[in-house]
Amino acid sequence: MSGTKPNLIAVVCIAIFISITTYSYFYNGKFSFMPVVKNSLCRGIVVNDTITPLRDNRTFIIAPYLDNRKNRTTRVIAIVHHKEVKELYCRFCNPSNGETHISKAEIHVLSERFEFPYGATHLHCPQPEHWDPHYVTIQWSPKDNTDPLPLFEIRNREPGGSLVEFTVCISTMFGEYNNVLQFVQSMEMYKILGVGRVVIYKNSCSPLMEKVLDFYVAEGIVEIILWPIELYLNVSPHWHHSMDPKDIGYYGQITALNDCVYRNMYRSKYVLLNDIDEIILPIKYPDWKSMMQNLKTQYPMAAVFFFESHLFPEHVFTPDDPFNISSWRNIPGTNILQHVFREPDKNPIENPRKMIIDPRKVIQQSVHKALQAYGSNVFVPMNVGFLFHCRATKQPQLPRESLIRDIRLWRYNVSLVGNVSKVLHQIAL
Ligand SMILES: *[C@@H]1O[C@H](CO)[C@@H](O)[C@H](O)[C@H]1NC(C)=O
Ligand SMILES: *[C@@H]1O[C@H](CO)[C@@H](O)[C@H](O)[C@H]1NC(C)=O
Ligand SMILES: *[C@@H]1O[C@H](CO)[C@@H](O)[C@H](O)[C@H]1NC(C)=O
Ligand SMILES: *[C@@H]1O[C@H](CO)[C@@H](O)[C@H](O)[C@H]1NC(C)=O
Ligand SMILES: *[C@@H]1O[C@H](CO)[C@@H](O)[C@H](O)[C@H]1NC(C)=O
Ligand SMILES: CC(=O)N[C@H]1CO[C@H](CO)[C@@H](O)[C@@H]1O
Repeated sequence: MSGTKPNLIAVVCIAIFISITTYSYFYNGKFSFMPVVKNSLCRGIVVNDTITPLRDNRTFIIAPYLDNRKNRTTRVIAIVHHKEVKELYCRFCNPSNGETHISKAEIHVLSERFEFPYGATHLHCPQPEHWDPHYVTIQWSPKDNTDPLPLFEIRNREPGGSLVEFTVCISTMFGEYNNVLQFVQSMEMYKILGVGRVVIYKNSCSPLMEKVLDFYVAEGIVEIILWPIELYLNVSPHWHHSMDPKDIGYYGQITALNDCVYRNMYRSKYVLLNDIDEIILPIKYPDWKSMMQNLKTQYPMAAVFFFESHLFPEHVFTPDDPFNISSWRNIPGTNILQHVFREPDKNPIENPRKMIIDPRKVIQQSVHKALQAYGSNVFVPMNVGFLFHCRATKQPQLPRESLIRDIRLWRYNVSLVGNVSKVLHQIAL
């Protein structure tokens, strides 16, 4: 008996030692990873997380994408501290001979940072000329490094996944999101209008919402990208630093949008960049496909199609309420069919806009515009389409008489009510 104890203690000690060294070795143990031992010539750890901190804690890598639209570069979507990160290097290792190619990254912090210290960033890595890398490592010095650093797989090297007509990018679901009824209504509206895929950058949601997401993932419409940004940065739920002086605004929304554009560049003909409480409603046409076919014929060189946002305050109900549906009453969330009064245009401030883009023509994306694109902007008139936005108002003082009754959403009432009820029944809510 007494002889086995020291052995046991030794085994436990060795186990603890191994776990501590492994833990501290891999970046504070902050990310889980899939270690894939590459061939011995190019060592490294293939990282498979959405957000990977580098050891400086000032640089966070999302994903690299091959961009061969102008010069063949590896474009890395990242988040960096706009002042403290001064240089970064991209290291490519050729698996056939172990040769490394190290190039200095151009660091482009996007202009719309809204005074937060951290911002969405594109790193441009010139590629090696004579071979085609599959992975890239980002490091802080031009010196070669023999440590096995994280390897990021370069995406968009080959067209992959099924091509769909329309993808909606939802950046970012946060704050234990539980607006289940409005979520299901938006999803069913997107489906009626022609969506092929909805990509959701998920930070947090309620257990009930989790069930709903599982349903749509199983249906094949929703793709979830985990977005645990609060593990690395102090995030603000507001868009401007002056409203909440944290590290980065709106849960890193702009970074998620840029990732979504590149992720869907060759998987989707068009990408819609709007929030889950927003629906781009075609007015002149029954669906997105016929609307975009017409707009594309009119404006073949366009990269971005803007839709004016109109707010339908969720505290204002329709008096003649035909859509107070009994089976929906115990589902948490807003019933958009009950809110058909929109706020008047705010003059002289122009209405905010959201957009449908051709992802192959966009270079840098922000929330209300593309910051760089190979193509023009089109401002779609209200009678062709607009953005229905149902949420809490920012102007509660507006008198009821100033609101405009606008029931154009109701055109879809028959399919929407039927499809939403069917889904709620299938999820067994
Ligand atoms: C990384 O994640 C993707 C999607 O979740 C999966 O398809 C792929 O197999 C993963 N790769 C590794 C190396 O785990
Ligand atoms: C990075 O952050 C972790 C914890 O958040 C801390 O332990 C570590 O010292 C930091 N590293 C640097 C270089 O600041
Ligand atoms: C492409 O590369 C050339 C030569 O290196 C450079 O002059 C040019 O500015 C680059 N174009 C873009 C769009 O980066
Ligand atoms: C919907 O109908 C129920 C039952 O008639 C009523 O209690 C509830 O106030 C109605 N809700 C709205 C928003 O009108
Ligand atoms: C619901 O849609 C149908 C068919 O489009 C339409 O005839 C009906 O008027 C709509 N209901 C309301 C209340 O607008
Ligand atoms: C996805 C789905 O179920 N769509 C249905 C919505 O409702 C219309 C009209 O009832 C059906 O034709 C669709 O198939």
